[in-house]
Amino acid sequence: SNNKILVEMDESTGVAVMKIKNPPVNSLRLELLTEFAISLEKLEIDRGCRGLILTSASPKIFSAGLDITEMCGKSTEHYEAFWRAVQEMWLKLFGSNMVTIAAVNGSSPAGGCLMSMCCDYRIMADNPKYAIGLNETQLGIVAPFWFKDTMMHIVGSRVTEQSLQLGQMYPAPAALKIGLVDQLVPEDKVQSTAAAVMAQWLSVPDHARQITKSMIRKPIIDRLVKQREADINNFVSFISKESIQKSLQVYMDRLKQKK
Ligand code: CO8
Repeated sequence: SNNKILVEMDESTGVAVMKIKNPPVNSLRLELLTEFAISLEKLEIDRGCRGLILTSASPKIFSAGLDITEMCGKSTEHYEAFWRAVQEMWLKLFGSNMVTIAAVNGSSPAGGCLMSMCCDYRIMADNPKYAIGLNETQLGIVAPFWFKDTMMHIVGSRVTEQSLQLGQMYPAPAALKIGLVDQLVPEDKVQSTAAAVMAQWLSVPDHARQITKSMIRKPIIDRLVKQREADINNFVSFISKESIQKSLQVYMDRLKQKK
């Protein structure tokens, strides 16, 4: 099959670099999410792999988030499978035992922001043209509770409430200011900085770091695990509404017209 998830493993450092490659905008389709989960699982069980750097193979765009066409005019079965795959991506990445660093080398709306927020540390290209955030309300849709939980985990509830209500996208400097990303570096230094930060995180003994990570993240993960099916049903009934389908269509048309 056509690989959309490129993985390069450095045996000497125990660090894997995973690049999302789905031009033009790295939108997250069902097929890609499935490949992502399989690739991540392989690294997770590889005892030689201790760290993961997640980035994009497309310059200027980390990920445009969930592929909107996956949520438009499809069957109930498709929506179910799609949402289960989105959940799986989150469960695996947020719950990873590896050190995970997002090298955010471009724009990162919605699902792209979620992916990077799942990591332990975020490095973003210092370019105000690149923005990151959960913009769901701008599309007339609602970020589910576990998207909200993930953002609260990083920037706290006050900033999360405001950001989610407004569907706010933060240009890189503003994202740093609110702590949505941890560090800004020149565009050509994103990968090397990620490697340097990784080395620092890997200097901590794995078991102690992993137990600590799990202590903090497990309650957040358990909330979704406990109501996974209800969350799927919720998504399917929400996205199947005629008014929501209309909103998504209007948004997609606006994206295309922008040119
Ligand atoms: N899905 C599908 N197609 C997309 C998406 C997307 N998310 N984003 C862009 N595209 C398409 C565009 O329509 C365009 O198509 P075409 O070439 O046929 O006209 C093509 O990709 C290129 O897009 P642009 O010309 O806009 O490329 P730019 O480089 O100018 O900009 C951006 C790139 C910044 C990524 C811009 O495309 C953008 O802002 N995209 C929209 C991103 C967005 O709003 N994503 C939200 C997705 S929703 C989500 O992730 C979470 C949903 C949670 C579910 C809630 C429960 C109900």
